[in-house]
Amino acid sequence: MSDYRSEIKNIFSKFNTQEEFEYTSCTGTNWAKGIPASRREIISPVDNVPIGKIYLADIKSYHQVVSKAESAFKQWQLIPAPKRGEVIRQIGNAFRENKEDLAKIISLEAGKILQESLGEVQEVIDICDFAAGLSRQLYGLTIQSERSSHRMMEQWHPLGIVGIISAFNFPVAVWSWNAIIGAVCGNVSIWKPSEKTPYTAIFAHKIIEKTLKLNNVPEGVFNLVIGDYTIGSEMSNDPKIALVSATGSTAMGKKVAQNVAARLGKSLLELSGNNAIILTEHANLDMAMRSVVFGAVGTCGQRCTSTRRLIVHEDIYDEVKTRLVEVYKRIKPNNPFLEGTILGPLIDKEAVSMFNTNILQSIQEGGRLLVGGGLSKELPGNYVYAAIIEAHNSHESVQNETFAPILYLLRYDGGIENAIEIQNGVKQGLSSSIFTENFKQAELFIASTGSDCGIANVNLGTSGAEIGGAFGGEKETGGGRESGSDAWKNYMRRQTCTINYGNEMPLAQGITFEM
Ligand code: UN1
Repeated sequence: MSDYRSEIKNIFSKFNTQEEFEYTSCTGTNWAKGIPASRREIISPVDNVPIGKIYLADIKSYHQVVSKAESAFKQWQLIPAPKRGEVIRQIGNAFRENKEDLAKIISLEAGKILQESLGEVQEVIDICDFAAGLSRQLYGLTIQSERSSHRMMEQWHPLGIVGIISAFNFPVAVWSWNAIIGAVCGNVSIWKPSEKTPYTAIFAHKIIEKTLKLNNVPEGVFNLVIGDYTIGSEMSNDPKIALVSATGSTAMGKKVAQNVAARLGKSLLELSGNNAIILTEHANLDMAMRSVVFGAVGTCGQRCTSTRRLIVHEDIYDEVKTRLVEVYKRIKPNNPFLEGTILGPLIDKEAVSMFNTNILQSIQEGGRLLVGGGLSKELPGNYVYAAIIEAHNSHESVQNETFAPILYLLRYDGGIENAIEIQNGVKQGLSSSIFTENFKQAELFIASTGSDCGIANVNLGTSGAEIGGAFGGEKETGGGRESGSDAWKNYMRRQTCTINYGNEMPLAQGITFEM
């Protein structure tokens, strides 16, 4: 067994951080203490042993952070974007230097296998590189005016404070999508991490501290508030938060959206997925198997992009089923720090009970459990056996997202349109994919009548998107787009400017208005 607990101890002392962490918020480099009454124990899903105790912020300390953020915004927006980009470039390097340490904290706290935790920190580094380049590319359009001696253009200004509510499953990457891109745009951010993964957030802040000091970044550009749902709810109701970016369940997202809409604020939502891979009769099955298993088993099925449904053509159904069951029989859940582990633990006991309930419900609805299910008796954490269930798309258990390694095997017959109908026949619309060597099937899948998801892949799985594309989905996934492409526009307000450099006062639409 790897000596992960002593490695983690070394990381805590390297960053001069106590396991009992008394601070509830951080404005840049200044940490504010909480009160012991708010203490909460954080248990590692790896071994069900506490990591330490954290203190939760109250509403008053949240508002103190907001006022620091407000004054920081006044200064930060005046710094030229490429100079802000330079700070972000250095922040990226700080994450590069501390990649292994932060990854180990993620694995201990979120239970991800070390390879995936390293991948998550890499995602932060990539976002920093992307954002540094972006800082010189926050382009607006110039538009031809219908009036002579007039110039029209669009420019983009920062919004102000971006509130970030992030989930346990990507405890730092999703923060970086919002905070880092938001920062090059000239915004400041307040991060409320998941209560299940506060240490990842604490260490992320510790990692950037030196760079913030070195560059005299105003206190309050990057802020952290460790708190429960009351902080998230205060944020969504707070008119001082220009944009609330929330990642989590559809139920949570609906509350946030309604609160933010009631004050006509902006929200950016990345909510539940119910992602499917279609295997047509023309699929390369060797390629598909790897993607299906990574998509369904990776992060213990707890990615928004995890593969929940496999829609298989009847001609290859039996072969796919046999091959997958064989592979699943060999997958044993194990400690995420051990090399070779591909299935780590679920985040907590509640997740285990949801995993069990979902399987039971599926069986009651007519589903057939082919392999897996149940809790490992050999290991002390929340280790379950990844399951495959033969089911029908109309089953409630299939329709509702469960964050767990359960793969529903669904059969289709006839043409590709039948598979697409099943694929689209859920409330969520995040990620989707098809495996086919037939270009017509591939094109139909990504045509406007094809997949209705925000992400549609051909011959690769549903999870593991690159940062360069816009990330997000439709329907109950919430409609938001984060990360790459032009998602930066969500963090800025558009201003249309018309400048008259002539001596006449012509009106648009040819209106005469003589006085
Ligand atoms: C999430 O699960 O909220 O595409 C984000 C992926 C990752 C991000 C997932 N790059 O699977």
